[in-house]
Amino acid sequence: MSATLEQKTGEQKTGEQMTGEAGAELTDGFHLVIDALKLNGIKNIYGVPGIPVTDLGRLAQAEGMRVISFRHEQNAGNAAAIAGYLTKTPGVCLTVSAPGFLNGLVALANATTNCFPMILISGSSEREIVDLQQGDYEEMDQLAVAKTLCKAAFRVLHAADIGIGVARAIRAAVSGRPGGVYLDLPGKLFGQVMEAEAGRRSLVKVIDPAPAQIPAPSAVERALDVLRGAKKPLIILGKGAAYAQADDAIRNLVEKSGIPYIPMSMAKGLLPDTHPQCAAAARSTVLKESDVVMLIGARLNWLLSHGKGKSWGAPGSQKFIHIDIEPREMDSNVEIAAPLVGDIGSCVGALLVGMGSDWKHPPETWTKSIDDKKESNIARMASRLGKNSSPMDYHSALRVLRDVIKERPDTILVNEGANTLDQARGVIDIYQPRKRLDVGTWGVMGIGMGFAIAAAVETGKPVLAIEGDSAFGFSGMEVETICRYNLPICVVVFNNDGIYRGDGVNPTGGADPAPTMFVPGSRYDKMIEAFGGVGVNVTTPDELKSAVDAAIESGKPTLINAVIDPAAGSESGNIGNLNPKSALSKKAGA
Ligand code: ADP
Ligand code: TZD
Ligand code: MG
Repeated sequence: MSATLEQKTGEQKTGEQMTGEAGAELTDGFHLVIDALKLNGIKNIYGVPGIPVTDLGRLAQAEGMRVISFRHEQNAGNAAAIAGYLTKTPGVCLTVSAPGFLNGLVALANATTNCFPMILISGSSEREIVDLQQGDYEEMDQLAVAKTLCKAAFRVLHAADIGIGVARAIRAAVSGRPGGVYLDLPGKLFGQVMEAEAGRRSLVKVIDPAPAQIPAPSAVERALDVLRGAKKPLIILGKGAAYAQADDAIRNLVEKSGIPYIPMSMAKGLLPDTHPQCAAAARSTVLKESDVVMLIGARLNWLLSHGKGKSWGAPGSQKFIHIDIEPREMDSNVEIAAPLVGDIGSCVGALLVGMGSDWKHPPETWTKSIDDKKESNIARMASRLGKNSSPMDYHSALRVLRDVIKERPDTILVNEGANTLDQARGVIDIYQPRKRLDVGTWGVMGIGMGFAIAAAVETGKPVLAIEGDSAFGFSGMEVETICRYNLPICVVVFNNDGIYRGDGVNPTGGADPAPTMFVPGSRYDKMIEAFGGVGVNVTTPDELKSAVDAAIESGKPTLINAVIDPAAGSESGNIGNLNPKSALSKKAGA
């Protein structure tokens, strides 16, 4: 720390005001953090102010960054995570020590699980006191706690190391498999002063933060060999493919190969869901009957039944080609016949070159059987969508929201809940890449308002958040944030009076409601009115459509309470099979 000067405690001046004893211009920890972020193209900070980071947010705003202050750190963290996903630049969440840090940590862990690049920057207490466990204000050994829950964790003790610390955090977040990074900044660091020129020199601009990872030619050839031998090939696109922003290459690969594909939830729209090769409406058929499956940025985790079992073909009947940047993902659940390790843009590009100009499309018997299955499933869905049930069920409400997205395909859809999630995913077609953001790998509730806010801030596009009433409750207070920043977000709460259903009963006949129930007939629309937003209560598809159209047209913060039949949902939505049930009591659960 050659050029640092200890600042007198309590005095925090701005960079312009500060001069050293010999008149040299000075800077401090606050300014160095801001300068380091700005130097690396980070424009927005999502957080909650307080000791010791209040001035960091204030000064960041003064220095031209956009600082979005939330009501709870978890929502700020979710915002940062999805900002990272949408932009391939780490989203930054700023929190106070111990409790604020812990609130943000849920989002950091979720980001890591989902491979979203984000940096959680937390102020922390002084090392001398924390390490002797002497009971500092909001004392916690945050670095130790964070380490197990994110991709990398760093602490900076000297102002002269801020540039390196921020650079390491950025590179760790976006290179290889993206993920969450924790950056611990003790309170004392912010006040440390050093000469401004030395400070400027200490900053690091990260060159090529996520370097291309070129696949080995032999691995590309192996993958093409497996693909050439396929009679019933299938491509599965995951959110890694959407994140990679190799949209044209992926579209070319799908179309040149003629292979049917299914998109995982957040990969919907990478190609329009209405694309003739999209086999989403025949999902169970293609998983079971395909002989070669090429995974592009999708893991064989629970969402794909681990690549085996009754959703899949007989053991040994299917070969997998797996494109992923993380070598250890290979063989994680089943044998991978052709691992293709590298970044998706490079891998897909290499496959396209290797396919040459005379690549044969899959046999027509295969594509025709898929088309037939699609047709019958789509017809079945159409009849469900056509019903105008009163009160509304999921399908009648979703029909009009499907039309909204069709008419405004640049709208970003945020979606959480159980039935509200599963039904919306099936019904609403997405037409453009990265326009569907949802509960991801953990199926976590609470991402809604954080994702919606960052989607609006990062893209400037309209946002439609379709939320179960339970799901909404996890981040609902952020409607104030939406109003405060006047963001073009329309929240539709699917209000069925509860978790999964709104008709649970207390088997004892006692006064307490069943654990899955909420206050019946709640008016969530009133919540946003408290902050100057537009609240609308709707009970029919027509009312819902005009309320959403008005919201998107006006860009005004809007919350629509959509009354849904309490008996329309099913327990745990589409994943009831994962829900353990007591065999002993018929009364447990709905
Ligand atoms: P989904 O839930 O949509 O199936 P997952 O989150 O399970 O998707 O998988 C995403 C995968 O994408 C991860 O294994 C991750 O390593 C990979 N990935 C992310 N970015 C890239 C990239 N640029 N190139 C290659 N693989 C990537
Ligand atoms: N807590 C967290 C953080 N994540 C979770 N996934 C859950 C709890 C459990 N859970 C689900 O998996 S879905 C859900 C909960 C509480 C809410 C479902 O109710 P909803 O949707 O009102 O949001 P529907 O339309 O009533 O099914
Ligand atoms: Mg509900």
